[in-house]
Amino acid sequence: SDAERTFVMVKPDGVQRGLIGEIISRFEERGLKLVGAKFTQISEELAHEHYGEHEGKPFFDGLVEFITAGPVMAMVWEGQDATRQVRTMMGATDPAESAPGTIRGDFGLDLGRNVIHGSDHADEGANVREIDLFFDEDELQDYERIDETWLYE
Ligand code: DAT
Ligand code: MG
Repeated sequence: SDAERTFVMVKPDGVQRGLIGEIISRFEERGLKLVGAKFTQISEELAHEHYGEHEGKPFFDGLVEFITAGPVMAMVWEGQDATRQVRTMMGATDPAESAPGTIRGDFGLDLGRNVIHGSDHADEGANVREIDLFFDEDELQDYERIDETWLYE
């Protein structure tokens, strides 16, 4: 399999609403492998770096305020086509447009409170950049899950 790593974060609203476990379970059960996790608070500076592509947009200040408002659960998940698969499981950016069965479609209603972040598969290298922004190499684990021989052909 072409294993790939992607950056995922339960946003402050998801943490406050008690959704960390539910969200982790969905990725675990799908077969994705957790290789890094950090329960942390995002600084203003890190928020600006992470959301740099949106700087100057009308929603930017509100987005930074929101993402720094409380702790987040930052994670790295690994698996076949992980970046795209996580985005599919997350649903559309606006929960109002997200299909039921997706994380945003099941747990969100408002664009500015959409519960989860995942690296954009359409943005080449975003997964690697975002992992580097939040994690040092020695904070990521290399190991095999016992089900891997049955998960992949
Ligand atoms: P995604 O998080 O799906 O990658 P994005 O990168 O376009 O979406 O935007 C980053 C976040 O900014 C998004 O999760 C919610 C917020 N956001 C995006 N567009 C917005 C808008 N028009 N009004 C308010 N918030 C917005
Ligand atoms: Mg994005």
